[in-house]
Amino acid sequence: MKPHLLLIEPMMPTIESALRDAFTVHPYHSLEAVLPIAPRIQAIATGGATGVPAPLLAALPALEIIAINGVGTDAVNLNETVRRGIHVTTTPGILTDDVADLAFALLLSALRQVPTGDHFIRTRQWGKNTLPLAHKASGKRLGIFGMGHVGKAVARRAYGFDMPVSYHHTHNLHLNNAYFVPSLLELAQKNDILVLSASATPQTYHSINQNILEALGPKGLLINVSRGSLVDETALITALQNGVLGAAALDVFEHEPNVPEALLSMENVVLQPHRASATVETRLTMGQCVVDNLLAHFSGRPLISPVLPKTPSSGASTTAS
Ligand code: 8YV
Repeated sequence: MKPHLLLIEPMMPTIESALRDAFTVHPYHSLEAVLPIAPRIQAIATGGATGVPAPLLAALPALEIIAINGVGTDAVNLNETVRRGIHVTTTPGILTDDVADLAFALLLSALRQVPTGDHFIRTRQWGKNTLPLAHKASGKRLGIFGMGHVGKAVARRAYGFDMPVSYHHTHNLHLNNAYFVPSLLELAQKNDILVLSASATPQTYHSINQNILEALGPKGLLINVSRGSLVDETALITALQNGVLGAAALDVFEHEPNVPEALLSMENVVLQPHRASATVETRLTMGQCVVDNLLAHFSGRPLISPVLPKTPSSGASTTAS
């Protein structure tokens, strides 16, 4: 008898097929639709941002494991999973390069106004109108909030662009290639570009507020490849509208998939639909990691990449979109 698995977020066809080989897979549509089979569900596969809604978690008495197809654990109540002895796994390391790559794609898109140039040609304006000059990227000062795997990968890329790099993190990591700044405010003041790659935690919630945006300034660029909850989106919109902040390039939003109307019409904003890890290569490896963790659990082998209960000193480092 195959264990019953609830698939909350679709995965690649080959991965879903591998899941169906080993599990009776139930695609998730709504809590109501799950209730008749809820007592049989032993496993969940889900995305990082989607996680497991609290009422759903409470409705699954036989749940043994939640396999997250991502690195963010903020959408799963880890206190509750620890209390109930439910295992949680993620896909660490696999998406680091993709997320850092997208941070740089956003950086270059925003400063060099790549989407504007593309739109200019597609709307047949080339030869009829002129485009304003864009902004130089190389040599700009880059600040990173959250120096985990993704933050470090962003720093490595920044060196190819001759960018001096500084960072703010829960503590000083004594890195050779980036200097530690003890406060987020100071990090925003000192840099032209601020990349967000910190975890979504109660401590980082709305940490990018009006003060930070003002400190980054009218020529500053905010890049978010972490979670929308880090940014006070209302303050961000006001800052962009009033010229308090120069520009923003965002892969994540506070209430996905709802993106505030105001952002859609802003020229100084570049938007992506939370897809920093969405490449064929990476999603295939992530998906295989999800499958491997689930298979390991149900065959009594050690999990490949379990989320370990937090100790008081294990501060949040980095998540990735
Ligand atoms: C994915 C993410 O987009 O890793 C995370 O936490 O949010 C992303 O990489 C997501 O997990 C897939 O839904």
